[in-house]
Amino acid sequence: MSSVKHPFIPYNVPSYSTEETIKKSREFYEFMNKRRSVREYSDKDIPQEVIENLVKTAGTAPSGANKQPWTFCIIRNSELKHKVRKLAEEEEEKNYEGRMSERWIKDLEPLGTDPIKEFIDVAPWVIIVLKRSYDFDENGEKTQNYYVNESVGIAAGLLITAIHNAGLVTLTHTPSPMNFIAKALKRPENEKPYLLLPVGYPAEDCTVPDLQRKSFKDIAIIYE
Ligand code: IYR
Repeated sequence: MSSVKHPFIPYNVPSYSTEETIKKSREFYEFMNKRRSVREYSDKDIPQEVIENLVKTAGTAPSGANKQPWTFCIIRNSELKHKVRKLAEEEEEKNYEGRMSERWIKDLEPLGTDPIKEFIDVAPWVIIVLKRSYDFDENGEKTQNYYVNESVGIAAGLLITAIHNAGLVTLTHTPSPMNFIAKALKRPENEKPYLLLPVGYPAEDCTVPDLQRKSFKDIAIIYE
């Protein structure tokens, strides 16, 4: 196995004054702090171009050895969305009815979640993020991917950020086990569903639980 080092090219990013950097970082935090997971959607349409841009943004994530070990299945088809909803609800019923511990169910109570996943039908688009545990080279030989969970998690974070930036809403839904999705989408063996994200506008009368985020001092330790 031989590989050649990439040519290196100059890299420039805009440079801001200290004041501008402080302002930009604060404003972006304030903007992101408005993001909420939304369970009630409007069926208002979103152009495909928007969804493509969101997914392209997710694809800019760093990844182990730049293997980009992700696939995004983008569903607009109502019948397919409905099929995914029904299968997700079947698994979720089993989770809420016994597969999740009593403690877990209690922890979810403040969020008001339940096995009914209407948002999969209502939101105009559903994005399924899949992780590619391995790939194949041009000779059909298995190739290794690295830090797959970390890489795909970062891509999902960028996707969620891009969705919020576009004035849209989403929710990280993790029907478990999720393999039924790979089957319904006819994905190959090396691709495993990671997250399901409805993308849409919030319903007009949408509400979200009044949650508090941990303070800076509760999430960070500074070593000066
Ligand atoms: N996967 C289930 C249950 C669930 C679990 C956690 I942890 C949440 O933060 C929210 C829901 C569901 O999607 O309903």
